[in-house]
Amino acid sequence: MVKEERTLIIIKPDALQRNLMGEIIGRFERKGLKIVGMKMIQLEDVLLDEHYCQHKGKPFFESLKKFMKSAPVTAVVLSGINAIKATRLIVGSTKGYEADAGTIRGDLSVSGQANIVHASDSPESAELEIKRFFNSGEIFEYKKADYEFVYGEEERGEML
Ligand code: FUP
Repeated sequence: MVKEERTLIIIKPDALQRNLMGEIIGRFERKGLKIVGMKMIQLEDVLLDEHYCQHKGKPFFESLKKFMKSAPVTAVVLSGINAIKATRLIVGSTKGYEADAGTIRGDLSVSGQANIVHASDSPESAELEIKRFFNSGEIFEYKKADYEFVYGEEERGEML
């Protein structure tokens, strides 16, 4: 079943400091996902408390917030068929030292905290997270020239 979705990724301060931004964005581009929004943000407590509310009170919470505030992050909205699941697979499991080779975290990180990138984990969280970081005017609709080759004819018919 064709399901065009939007998802949010956040490229974290470790990726910026380690010059991995292009590598990460490139992996999503090469997959065929469409970038429909992108901006740098200096995160602060209010947004982080909301974004990581399920981790409030855990031993790593304050340290995680400190890390996420240590440099600007880059928030990106990606669009495509089953984009939420596809993006999570490319990102890999939480801890870099356990993540599969071939994933962003598996290839580029060895840490449980400095794990390069966040990605929405469900349709509900994708919707909430996109709204948390982007105004509607910051998300763009445009036709991508390579769609004829990224998708099959039937898929394109249902998407356009
Ligand atoms: P994920 O959905 O893979 O990003 O993972 P979680 O929502 O479980 O965790 C969010 C972030 O908390 C991780 F990206 C890094 C941080 N974290 C730690 O620093 N230590 C831990 O033991 C678990 C998570």
